[in-house]
Amino acid sequence: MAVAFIGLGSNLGDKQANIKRAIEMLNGHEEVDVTKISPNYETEPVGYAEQDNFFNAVVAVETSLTPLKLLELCLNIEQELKRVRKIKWGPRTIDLDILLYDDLIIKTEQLTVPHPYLHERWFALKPLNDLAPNLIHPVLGESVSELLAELEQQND
Ligand code: GSY
Repeated sequence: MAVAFIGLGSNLGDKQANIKRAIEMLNGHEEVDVTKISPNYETEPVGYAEQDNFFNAVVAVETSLTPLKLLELCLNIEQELKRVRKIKWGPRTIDLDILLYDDLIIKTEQLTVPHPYLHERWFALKPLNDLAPNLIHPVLGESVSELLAELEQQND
């Protein structure tokens, strides 16, 4: 079994309900067990600023799905929850991003793991830190808590 961390974000409709439903859908897959769920954080939009605040969370999953099959599942859940994506980096019903998958480093056209912006995004690092502060980022060689502390210092 692999352990993966998935970031969830919503800023359209009933945001917290969207996150809850997406987690239920992940857990509903026979090859995925959601083992940890972070609190939801209300966060200001990064990127396109003229949009509503997000709610963000991270879950840990144990899975026998390959990274690409897990990505497919995430995309299917986004589709099913009717993600509207008219503006790049704009509002979305739900977004699911694979942040980490074991200590694998993957760079393909479809998928980059660790998520390329993980270390720059408080909305992903903060809830990930609640679940796995000592986890080492396989590319940067620093723990999640160190990356979060550095990011918070930069933003002071
Ligand atoms: O990459 C996830 C989508 N997204 C978010 C998000 O989830 N939260 C916040 N705060 N800003 C965001 N900008 C984008 S794009």
